[in-house]
Amino acid sequence: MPKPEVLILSPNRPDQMAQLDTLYTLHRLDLAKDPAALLAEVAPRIRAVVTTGGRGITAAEIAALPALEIVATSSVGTDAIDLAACKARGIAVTNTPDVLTDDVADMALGLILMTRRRLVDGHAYVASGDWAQKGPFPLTSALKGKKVGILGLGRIGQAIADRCLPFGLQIGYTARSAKANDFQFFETPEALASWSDIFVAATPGGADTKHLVSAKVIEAIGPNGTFINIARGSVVDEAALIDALKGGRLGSAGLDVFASEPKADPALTQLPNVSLSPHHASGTVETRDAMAQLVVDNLAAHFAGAALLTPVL
Ligand code: 8YV
Repeated sequence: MPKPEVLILSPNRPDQMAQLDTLYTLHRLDLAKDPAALLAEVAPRIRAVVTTGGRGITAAEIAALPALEIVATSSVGTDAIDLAACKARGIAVTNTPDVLTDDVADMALGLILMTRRRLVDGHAYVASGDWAQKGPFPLTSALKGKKVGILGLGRIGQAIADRCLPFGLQIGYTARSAKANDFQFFETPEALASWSDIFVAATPGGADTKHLVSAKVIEAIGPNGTFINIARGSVVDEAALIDALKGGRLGSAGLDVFASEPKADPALTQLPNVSLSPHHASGTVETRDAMAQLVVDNLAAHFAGAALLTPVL
């Protein structure tokens, strides 16, 4: 029985790639000098695709793979996967929830601390000699007692809330519906933003949440407020974000995701009141290994005719 043939759009972790290589015939579109030629040769035989959150797979690519049975992504986000095209063909889709929740929530708290306590500026202040030349670093603002508004209280949003409580932060949130908790629920992102000192985007990406953090929401966070994004760049109106940060109508921003990646807009990245991270919230060895193993295990389940571990479709 020939091994199932698998198309790699974006590589997995080394150990997991080695596992895939023993189980399947792999075709590395990510490394191909002539991707069109590779696809022309192998497309009719491809039964599975491995991808990541940023790479996804387009409707055109799906249409070019007539034997495709499953798309396994090493990400919790599926916004770069054309789910409608997969659903129309009965193609299974799996992702990697839960294993990355803690790291992503940690990154949100890291960005809150980095931005509100100006840790990047403080580092530069010492390293540049400014401390000796200019005296004490300017005072910042205490976290304790501040209000954190979380946009989207799913697994990651809830983990962020859990981490905020020991810092003495008050929690508010908005979501499709109120949940059974002691946090303050707000019907709209704008109402939440008006209440918040720190506004954290923790929603999935995609068409349903595009620019959910609008110019009005950004203005509602206000000149002493902070916007934190560990979701997707598409969730915020980035042009409005830049304008509000430049005009002092938003105090600061801590960002792990951007409208354009990896070449984030310099009009944003060069501002003095932003803290930046290269879409790295799940970027630890332990978590990326766990995500990669879920890809391997989901493919194994599929080809064994067993239930998928983390199905999206
Ligand atoms: C990954 C992510 O950085 O899980 C997601 O949706 O965006 C991140 O965990 C990305 O998908 C690369 O694997």
